[in-house]
Amino acid sequence: MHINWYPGHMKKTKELIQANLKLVDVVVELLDARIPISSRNPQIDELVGNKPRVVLLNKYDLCDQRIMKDWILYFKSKGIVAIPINSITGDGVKNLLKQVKIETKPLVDKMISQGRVPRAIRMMIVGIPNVGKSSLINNLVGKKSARTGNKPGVTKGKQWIRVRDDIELFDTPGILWPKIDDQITGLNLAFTGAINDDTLVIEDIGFFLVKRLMFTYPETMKKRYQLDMDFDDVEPIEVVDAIAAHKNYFDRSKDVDYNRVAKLIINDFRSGRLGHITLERPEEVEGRFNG
Ligand SMILES: Nc1nc2c(ncn2[C@@H]2O[C@H](COP(=O)(O)OP(=O)(O)OP(=O)(O)O)[C@@H](O)[C@H]2O)c(=O)[nH]1
Ligand SMILES: [Mg+2]
Repeated sequence: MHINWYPGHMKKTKELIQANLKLVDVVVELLDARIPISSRNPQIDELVGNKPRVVLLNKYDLCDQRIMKDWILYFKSKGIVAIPINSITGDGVKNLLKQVKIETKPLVDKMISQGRVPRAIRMMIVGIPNVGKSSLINNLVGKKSARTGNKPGVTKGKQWIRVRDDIELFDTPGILWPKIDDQITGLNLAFTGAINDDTLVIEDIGFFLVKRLMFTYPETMKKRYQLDMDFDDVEPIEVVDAIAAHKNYFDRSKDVDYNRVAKLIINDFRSGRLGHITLERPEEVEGRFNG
């Protein structure tokens, strides 16, 4: 299976983000805590340059908390502070704002030493589609946000939303396109919903998710779908069939309804009904990380 995505958009988006980044003091890079590397745009380092940056592991409520700790240590080893966050509940937002202040303290100190009254710190949120950018903006600014029709860099004066007395947010997040250069990355993005389902063959995605989870989270799978089988002895398709049997997902000619099984497993994973799951571990992706 081949997932190819976002041709052509990349250059234009990169230029737009680059132009907007000139205006900000600190970049908030939103990653999906379940796939911190697949959800990362490799160009981000080049784009952000030496600007202060905070990495957020969003949707941490859905991820495997033990692996999340490994990821925090991993980013720390790269000199990056990574903060777990839930953009919907706002859990972790305080830590984000605290870190923004820490990262931008040198800038504020510089303004003071030049005899200027420090202006508010300006931040911008960037991340791949569906990672939670809008949710985070809404959480940060609540009802204050009035963003409709604002073109970044055009409607000056409207593009900053005050988050706190000393922090402003660029009202339009930067959409980064993930780089899909291997099947694992493509699948990870499909599983988590970063790629529009309409462009995917959902039965295939469901099959590959079962295949992945039966090796990485076997007990979770067995428990959720009441599967009494040894995964070492069976093929993924047999697991899919067993889930179908458990749910009684057959069509009129008594064939397995693969579309329905696929949707079930994908929705169970995305909603967290399958439990806390992380699809990438730091030790697996060393070669894929270029930051
Ligand atoms: N469980 C959980 N769901 C989240 C979290 N943050 C966002 N979501 C969900 O993820 C989906 C995408 O969130 P958005 O805020 O629309 O993401 P976005 O980055 O703005 O997406 P685009 O505008 O398409 O690029 C929505 O269904 C949100 O409810 C989180 O921390 N936890
Ligand atoms: Mg959005």
